[in-house]
Amino acid sequence: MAPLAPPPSASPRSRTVVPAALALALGLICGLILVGDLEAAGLFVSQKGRAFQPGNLAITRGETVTFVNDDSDLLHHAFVESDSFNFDSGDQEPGSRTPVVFTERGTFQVLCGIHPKMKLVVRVN
Ligand SMILES: [Cu+2]
Repeated sequence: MAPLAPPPSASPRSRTVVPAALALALGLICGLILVGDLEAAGLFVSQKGRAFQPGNLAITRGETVTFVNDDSDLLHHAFVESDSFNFDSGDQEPGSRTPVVFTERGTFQVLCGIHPKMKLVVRVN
């Protein structure tokens, strides 16, 4: 029985297609990472692992902060109680997003009604 011939090596054309596809994929991934950074730096607050992340936020009055319950199996319940501004998210199901407009200037402590250790300070300028 004759030995099998080795497979023909990839043509020069297909060699250039693979890196191009790889570069495109990397570009997409970098874009997603950038968007992720913008969310983290901006107005999305994670509650994963029973912790607000970030734990401090400085925003401008009228801006919206979206509280994301990215815990897979826990309810959260973000709220602010103060003289000038209050909100209560109600129970936040896993996967839910709760937008809150901060309509007053000041420094507010956001707490979770279910997890007393969760704290977030929002400074509204
Ligand atoms: Cu919580």
